[in-house]
Amino acid sequence: MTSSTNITFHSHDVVIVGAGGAGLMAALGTAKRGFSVACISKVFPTHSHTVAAQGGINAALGNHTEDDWRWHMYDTVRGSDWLGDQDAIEHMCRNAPRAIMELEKIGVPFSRDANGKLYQRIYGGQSTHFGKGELAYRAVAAADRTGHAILHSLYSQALKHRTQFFSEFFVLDLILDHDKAVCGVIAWNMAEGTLHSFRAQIVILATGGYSQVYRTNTSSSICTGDGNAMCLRAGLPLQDMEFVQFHPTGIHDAGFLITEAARAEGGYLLNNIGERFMQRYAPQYADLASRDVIARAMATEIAEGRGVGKHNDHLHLCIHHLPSATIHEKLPTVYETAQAFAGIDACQALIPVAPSAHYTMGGIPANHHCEVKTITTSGLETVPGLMAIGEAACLSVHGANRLGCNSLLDLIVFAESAADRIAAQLKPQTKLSALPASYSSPLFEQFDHIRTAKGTIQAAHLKKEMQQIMQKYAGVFRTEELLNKGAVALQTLTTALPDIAIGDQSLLWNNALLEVLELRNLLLQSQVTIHAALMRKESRGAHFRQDYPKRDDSNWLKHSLVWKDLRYANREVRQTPLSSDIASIPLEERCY
Ligand code: FUM
Repeated sequence: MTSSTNITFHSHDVVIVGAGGAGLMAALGTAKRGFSVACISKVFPTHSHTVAAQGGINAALGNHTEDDWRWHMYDTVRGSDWLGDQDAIEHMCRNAPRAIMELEKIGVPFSRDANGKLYQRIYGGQSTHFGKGELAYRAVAAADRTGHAILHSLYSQALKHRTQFFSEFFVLDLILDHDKAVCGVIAWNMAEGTLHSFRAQIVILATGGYSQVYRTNTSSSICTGDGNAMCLRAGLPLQDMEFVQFHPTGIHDAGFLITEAARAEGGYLLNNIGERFMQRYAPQYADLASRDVIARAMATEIAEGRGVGKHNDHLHLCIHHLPSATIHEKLPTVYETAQAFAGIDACQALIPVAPSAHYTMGGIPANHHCEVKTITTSGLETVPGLMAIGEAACLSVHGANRLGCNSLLDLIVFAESAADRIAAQLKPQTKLSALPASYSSPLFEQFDHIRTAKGTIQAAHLKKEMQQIMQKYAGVFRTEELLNKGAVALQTLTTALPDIAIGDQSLLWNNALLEVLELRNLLLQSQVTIHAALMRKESRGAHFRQDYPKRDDSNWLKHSLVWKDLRYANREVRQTPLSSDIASIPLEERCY
């Protein structure tokens, strides 16, 4: 059978790939404005990875202490180590309070304080008065299940507004016309074993991050950055891929997240002599410094022999001094996760933790309207028909390091921006002409080629090797030598990919095939990540080069772009805010 037979054709104004918080918010925003919306997801929407977001969503509401969106903007720029684009950051921070009100209105059950106001907790790297005041209480939360609460409310609203869901469909690639405009996607319906072509006025990629390239990560197995890889295959670059966030408190060995909220509520890290070592590394913020700073401090403690456990390879998080009512009311997931994956009672015992890959700051380059950008011989250009939002996108609001609780905010605010832009530029319910088969048949043929592979290597084996390579050579600390070794090892794996074994060649719930398709996507992104890390000869945010330990603004205050063939370019960081309500945040030394 060739896959180009028996294809079902669909046509919608808006096709959204991904049904996490970003995808659902964009679906709701465009469906409410009268567009016909298809939301395609490889999992049932409420199983998307947003469900795992725990600690909260930032907004300068000032419910607990005085706050101002400008202070939030300052913290975000500082957190990004000045690599964030200040126009996009202004847009996110000033619209945060409105986003929270929207979520409240659609029924997100946020926690409340004793006065009935929305509860807000402190979070890493967030301050008042442009870094000069106290820590800011800025993260609105639903206990420690904030993403879960948001995702479920958004799904019900998107359904109410007649979004058409295509769940358990794996999107394979973008369809491009002869002028390189995006005009749809092709997808495999895993549950029914059928193939599909979706035509659209606009495609929005909301496909999340790719932390699965690392062995120890806090991400679910679905976080394979499928949209990023589709862009690479479509000849588009990815931006700032060297910046990968290691969350300080993944459960040792297992990776599962112990939310930063545990430290926000009073928890702290300890080494093997019972020292609260973060006070040495970040005298002002200690356990609430930004994540890159804490992850490096932890890696240093371990490297210098002050780790805990039989192999001195992790550290302890202490929360057992907190009242057990605080743990059960504000940190129920922490308690359950520690019990399930570390086998301990966190009200009595220390939690074993280590830095775990958690979030990928890099992704699909886009502006604050979420329009995807590329560089051609004529300069920076918009890719017609394509938008990117959420963790898949690099707008860039997080620059070289994201602050905790800015991720849920990013996806809500920018999904709404994408919907606004679409409403301003496109007409709802537009009849689209059918696409020539020649646009998509090479893509289906490629899929068939993979499906019918008769090699010898198991995908699970290759994936494990890739994860080990990334962990060892592109982790918290990097050097030219390590990265070069990683690049060579990844090249060997990539060369082995055509020799993959897929025992089952059917289209019906073929997990072996899914595993290979995801691995193909992960391998592309790990190569691009290592290449971008090799090229950036400085240390900034989450990218720390031991051979270039200083930030170098004269040479490296710029975004990186890498293509599938490892072509490399840079683009400027936008340091000018959108409005005159705040001045550009000038460069300074970043300390906590
Ligand atoms: O630790 C956490 O709750 C994670 C939050 C985030 O990544 O934004």
